[in-house]
Amino acid sequence: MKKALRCLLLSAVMALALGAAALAAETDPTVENVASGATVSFQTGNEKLTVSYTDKDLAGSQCIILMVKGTAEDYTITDTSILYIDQTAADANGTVTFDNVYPTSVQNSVILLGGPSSGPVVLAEIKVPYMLGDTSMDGTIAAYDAVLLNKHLAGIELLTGNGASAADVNKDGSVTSLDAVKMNQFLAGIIKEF
Ligand SMILES: [Ca+2]
Repeated sequence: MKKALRCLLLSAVMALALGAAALAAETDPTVENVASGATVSFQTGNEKLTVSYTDKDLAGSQCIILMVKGTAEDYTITDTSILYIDQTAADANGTVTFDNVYPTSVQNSVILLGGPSSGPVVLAEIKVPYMLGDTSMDGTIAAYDAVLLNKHLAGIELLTGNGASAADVNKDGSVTSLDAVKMNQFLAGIIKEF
């Protein structure tokens, strides 16, 4: 029993040393496929976005901005897919601006603009390189992700790159048994987010 414990500790220490080097991966969301007439930019010093769009047909109209899960080709607007919603009027030139649009940790999302007459326009896609907990990088967090985390900790199969970054669910900069504990709490529904 004591020997097993020491082995576990050793593998945790090894994983910690190996994990630290692998955690330098990019974590910030990126803005992609920005529509013509739209500007989408991160505000200086925080994670919020300023989004604006100009279409002279919108002049003076109320517009709704939506951030929903998915990609430009594959999204649905439902109670559970909507991440952000706001409403404001376009100015006399047809320019509508939203401040403080907040991208979440969802891996893929799209920013949509709804005007008075037409269907929603896709203004941009927001992509997050990885989601915390999604060590398998398949876009969902499930038991298999915990298996990969535990294999990493045991030194059986090491996570690298974004997979290793996703394993650091307590965000302390290294992959340890504390992350495995938190992952299990998430999978058991004890905690709802990392
Ligand atoms: Ca960690």
